[in-house]
Amino acid sequence: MSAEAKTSLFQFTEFWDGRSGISFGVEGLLMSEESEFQRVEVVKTDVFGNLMLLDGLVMLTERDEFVYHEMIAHPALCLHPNPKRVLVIGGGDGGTVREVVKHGSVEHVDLVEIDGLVVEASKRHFPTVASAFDHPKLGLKIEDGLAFVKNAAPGSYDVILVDSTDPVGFAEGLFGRAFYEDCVRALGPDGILVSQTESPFDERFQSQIQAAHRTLGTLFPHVALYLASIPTYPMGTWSFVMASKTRRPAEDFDEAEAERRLAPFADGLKYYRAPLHRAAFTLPAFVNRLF
Ligand code: AG3
Repeated sequence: MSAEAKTSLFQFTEFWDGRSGISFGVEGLLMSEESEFQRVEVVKTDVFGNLMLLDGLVMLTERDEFVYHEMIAHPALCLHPNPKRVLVIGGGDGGTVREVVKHGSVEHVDLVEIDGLVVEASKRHFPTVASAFDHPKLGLKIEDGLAFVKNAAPGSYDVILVDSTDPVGFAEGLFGRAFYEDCVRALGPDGILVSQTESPFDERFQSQIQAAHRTLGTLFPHVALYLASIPTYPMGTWSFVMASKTRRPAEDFDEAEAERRLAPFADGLKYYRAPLHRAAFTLPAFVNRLF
């Protein structure tokens, strides 16, 4: 077969704004199914490996998922004095819990995903992302995260990680005041909440990032935004908000302690490392001005 014949003519584009977006070379469609909540698709791409789409939005690719999953999990788990019980809302692909269970202090992690089809898709097409679904520390629940947190016993978690899709449709509540209030209650005395908050570059979401930040600021003493570079998400620069009851996200971070916690698995990490923690909270001027 000639080199030309192997090159697929098909492309998938997630449009970000207008007709601008990111395109992927498509080698094949591995799955396209409609759940009660959304369309779940898996595309085999030329250079990013398998790609999962929810309603046409890029959720993860095999090539760069490590950035998002390491960066949503490890900063909070390294800041909290002793994280034992962790709750992940969304994150049905399993990538976030794969990172969480690496921490020796963690005794149990509940993963609450609304859509069982996302879990299925990950198990079928993303074996390295779905690798912790059989882990003894994991409790998997296919249910609504909003209701789950509302009914959670007070103080029952040390860390809550909100690994949601974009704040449109059924995921919108995960960026709202009522949900954040329930999180405060469900968190213990040193509790930390982290939520993915889209790209600060993306004007469609800037006001939502600001609103989430403002709301959390009325509920937690310490709130800070941090960034990571995720090539396949809209605009490439991604943000997470961290809200903390006691420790300040950057200033109270103990780098030596983090090194000690990460040591057993540091060789397997590809993005997060202890010296990067504070750097991630050091915002470029245009992002800093949003708050
Ligand atoms: N959750 C956040 C993805 C948001 C991407 N948005 C977009 N492509 N418009 C990712 C799930 C990975 N566990």
